[in-house]
Amino acid sequence: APTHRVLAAELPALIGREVTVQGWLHRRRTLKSVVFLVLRDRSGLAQIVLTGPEATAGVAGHPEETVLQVTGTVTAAPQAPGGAELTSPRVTALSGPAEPPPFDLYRPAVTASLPTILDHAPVALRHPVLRAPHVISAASVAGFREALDGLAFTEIHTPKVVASATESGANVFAIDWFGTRAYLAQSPQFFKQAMVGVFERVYEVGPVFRAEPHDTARHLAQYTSLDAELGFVTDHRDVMAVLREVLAGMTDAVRRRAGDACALLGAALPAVPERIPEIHFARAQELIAAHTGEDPRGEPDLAPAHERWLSEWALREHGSEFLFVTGYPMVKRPFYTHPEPGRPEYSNSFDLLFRGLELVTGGQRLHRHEDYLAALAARGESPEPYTGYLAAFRHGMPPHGGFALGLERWTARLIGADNIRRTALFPRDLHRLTP
Ligand code: AMO
Repeated sequence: APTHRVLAAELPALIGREVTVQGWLHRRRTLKSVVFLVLRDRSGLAQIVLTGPEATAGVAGHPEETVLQVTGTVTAAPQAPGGAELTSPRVTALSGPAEPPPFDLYRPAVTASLPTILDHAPVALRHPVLRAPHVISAASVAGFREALDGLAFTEIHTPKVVASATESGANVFAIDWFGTRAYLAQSPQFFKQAMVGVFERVYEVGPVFRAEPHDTARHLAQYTSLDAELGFVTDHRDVMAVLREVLAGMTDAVRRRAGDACALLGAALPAVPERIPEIHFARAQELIAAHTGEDPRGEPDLAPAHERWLSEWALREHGSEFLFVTGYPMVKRPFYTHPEPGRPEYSNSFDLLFRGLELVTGGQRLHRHEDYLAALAARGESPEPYTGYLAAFRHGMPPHGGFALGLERWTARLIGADNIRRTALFPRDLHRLTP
């Protein structure tokens, strides 16, 4: 008969029963005549007690990370995890490690350096503290989907190999595609806009690629982009309202689905205000000039230090860890950006700052074919590479807009990580292409 496996966390409810657990040997402690094995599975830890001849038999000597199956009797034990342990065990090794892990996975504090952790990700991420950010990411994505499904969005999947670049400021990886030059998608931007013409409201969770030449704590060469796009908007404010619901849904999902991971990391979840405060780019620069002794007016973008200052200002003035900065200058925004009516040097776009960092970019887009041709011409760009993209606009597109949220940045900010690489399973950057 197949083995009926129970999880470590279920043992306290099974006192007196004979059960089978399966997992990894997390830690072994040897006392005079007793050996304690601590087994780790996805639910937590289970203590196994070997006494008498069992304690000296071969099973007691397995190295850490051996995959074990243990059948034994669940016995109340106040000092064991959850108040229960397995006694009179029969231990079978399902597979043994070829070498010890790069550091002790059972120690509560991780002292290994980030490069060591990343070099050994398949085993290092088994450490509960190093696994926890990824549990939070997964919960966040579930919340993103739940929130947008609830608003009648359709999930889409779009190509990651494309014929032209979309995000003018960002760097693009060129690849060889059957002898033709192609690019790794920097964003699903074109496709999600085109699909507004089909579904009205769409979202996508997927990888995007940026040939980032900077080695910073907040940039990856591949990251997970949470994208949404919706039609029939009045302007970017309708997009910001959807984003507010998404942030509330993600925060709530993390609370419900990843509470233990948050507790383990001491992650404090933000309150998402009913109305997230917003400030126009021009006004933001005036504030910075008036209060910081630096004068950024005339600059087309915000410096990271100024984003941090504005975040602190929003917390002080509005009690909010989120701040919308709207109206970024058109010169710094991609060609699909909709200008601000009456002030065409500014745009109907926004960034969302969260705990000092840009977390989301979004805005209203151009929706008329002739406006795209004019925008490309004004930037000295040929419409030819965009023929496929522009086709959608030849057939009637509603006023629309959308946003993209960087998943790793979100998780890093939630847990207060010093480096975004702690929130990517296998980060890809300037120096890292393996494991
Ligand atoms: P943007 O280029 O600003 O906008 O990217 C959106 C969000 O993605 C995150 N992000 C990154 N995260 C990790 N590493 C990187 N190298 C990196 N670059 C960006 C940030 C950022 O706010 N098409 C538009 C979105 C839209 O208008 O819908 C876009 O891609 O959190």
